[in-house]
Amino acid sequence: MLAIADPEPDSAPILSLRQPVTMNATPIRLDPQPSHAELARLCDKYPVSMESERTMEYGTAGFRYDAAVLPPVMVRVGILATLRALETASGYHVGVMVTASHNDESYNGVKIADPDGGMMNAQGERLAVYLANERNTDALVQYFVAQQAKYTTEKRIHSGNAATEPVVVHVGRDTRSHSPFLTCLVVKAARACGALVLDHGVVTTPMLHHAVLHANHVKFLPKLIPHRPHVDGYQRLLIDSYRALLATTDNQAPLQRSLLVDCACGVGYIGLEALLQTLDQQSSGFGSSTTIVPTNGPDSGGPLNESCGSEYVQKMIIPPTWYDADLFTSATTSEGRAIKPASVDKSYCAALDGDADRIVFFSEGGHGSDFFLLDGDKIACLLCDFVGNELGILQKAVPSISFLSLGVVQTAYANGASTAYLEQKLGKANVAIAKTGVKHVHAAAHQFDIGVYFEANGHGTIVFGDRYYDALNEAAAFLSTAVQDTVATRALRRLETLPRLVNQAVGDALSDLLLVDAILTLRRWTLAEWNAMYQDLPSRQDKIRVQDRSIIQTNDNETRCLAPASVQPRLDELVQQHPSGRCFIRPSGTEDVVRIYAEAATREAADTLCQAAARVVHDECQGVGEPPSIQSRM
Ligand code: 16G
Ligand code: MG
Repeated sequence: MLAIADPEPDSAPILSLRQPVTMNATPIRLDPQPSHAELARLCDKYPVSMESERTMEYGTAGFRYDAAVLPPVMVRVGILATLRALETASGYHVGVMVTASHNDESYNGVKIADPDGGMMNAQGERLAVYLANERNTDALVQYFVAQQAKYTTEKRIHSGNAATEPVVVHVGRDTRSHSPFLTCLVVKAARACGALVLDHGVVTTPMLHHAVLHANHVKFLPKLIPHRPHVDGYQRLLIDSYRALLATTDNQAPLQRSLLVDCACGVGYIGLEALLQTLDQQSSGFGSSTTIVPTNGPDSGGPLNESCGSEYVQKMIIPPTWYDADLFTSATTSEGRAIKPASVDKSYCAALDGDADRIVFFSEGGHGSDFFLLDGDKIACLLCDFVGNELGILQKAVPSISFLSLGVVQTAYANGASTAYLEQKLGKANVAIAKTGVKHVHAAAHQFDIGVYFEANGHGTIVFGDRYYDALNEAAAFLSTAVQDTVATRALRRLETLPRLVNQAVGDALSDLLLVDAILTLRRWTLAEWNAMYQDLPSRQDKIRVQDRSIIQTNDNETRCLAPASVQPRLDELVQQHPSGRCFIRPSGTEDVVRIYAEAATREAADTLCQAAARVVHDECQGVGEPPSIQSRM
């Protein structure tokens, strides 16, 4: 574990360096302390390295590096966030999340949430790269002062008077040991720039995005979704919607089962515990049939993301290590709810990643069956199926509502069998493949009225366009006057609940967990029944190191390698040797590796294809070390 000495001892009153075990229901308000001298001091104290040739890049999910090199970046992100908030003439809030998601404890990272709660746009990314790499403190401070003056003047013209809205930056962080200190640097710089900081403390990434979206609710939150700011609002919204969806059941006999959740030894554990407490407080007499059992928390003894969590389970296709020694000892809450029934079985499990924006499900044997994985592709199919059915019922009962397009966005990692299933179900035109990374899939999903997107690694959500809300309004008006149609009314209730339960800003493991559990409960499906929607083609992934991964270029959706030119012909040749074979390579956006994906009709063929493709990468892209073999998979 990497420990950074705290060179800002006066930071203690701002952010406790002790990891809290619970979440702040509402953020701590930290007033602006505008001072260009303090800003210059911070920039000087945490200078961008003069020696390093490296350019700090704002990658797929923000700046993500070894934590030791991040302090200068954090100071500059404080400036960036303030400028992003200043830039919006209407005084919108923005967010900063300090996390390195699925990476190991030695990494950390930071990303910005734009006013709509989504990922920062490309213009912001360019500014981020400039600020993070500017070595000259005077130039940096002058740039900030000039931009601040420009935006402030524009704002005054816009608002017609001198009193303008405060500039507000929300910050949140994960449970990494260095996150408090790194967050402290963002906070100090933002306050020195004149921003009011709302410190949410330890939160999951999607909670921070939720907080930003709901802070800017007037402009960005669809009318159907109640305004629920902060972390307590997030919890209430999710739990109310989960209960509302389950309440649409027509089957009174509750299904009793447990759902064991591997939280990657990260912040998802704290978030899930907090959600379950809200469920307890608000659900007296509520026949919730699933006992959700969070495990692998930050205090479980397991290292963050190591041999556990969604990345591990999905990439290795094996169960996680269960670190909690007392996992199978029964326990109840003070309200009497069983949180650890003695009979927790492992036939219904889920795994989150280190910042809880991804989830995969799996069954670890039980009843004589083997391990099987239900990844983001399976979740996408379940959601499309559910939404498609309910929409079909509503459209039949209310033919006057306009046609709504239901589409799905996947990435090159989507299993070929899932793509075939979705194309057959939704039509080829409604299945799109986008480049890896939330910003790409999220943007592509907006082309549909109902856009489901999921990366195979479990990051995904559903976005709903204006026409969706209009259609539901019209259907509600029609059904309130028509002869009672209980099936259509139930479909309407379900479709109205979805945008509230689903995080509209970003993929969210906790929201997806509740959504999938509610759908499975309504259908009375086991994981085996869900898994039977289609049969995955066997697939294999690998990653290898090369001297410089930036030499690898791909086409837009990463299905073909364009450079080095010698790679793709060799991959094509390999693919032809295997029935149903498919394979691609791409440089990782979060780690210093090249990723390889292969699938084929049999497990053996997928493994062989992956191994051969890894060799091609090693040969053609200046691989580091020995040529890889399938046994040496990392
Ligand atoms: C980040 C992305 C995720 C993507 C993954 C790919 C966000 C919020 N997260 O975690 O969508 O699948 O990177 O990682 O954009 P890779 O480039 O290392 O394969
Ligand atoms: Mg993540």
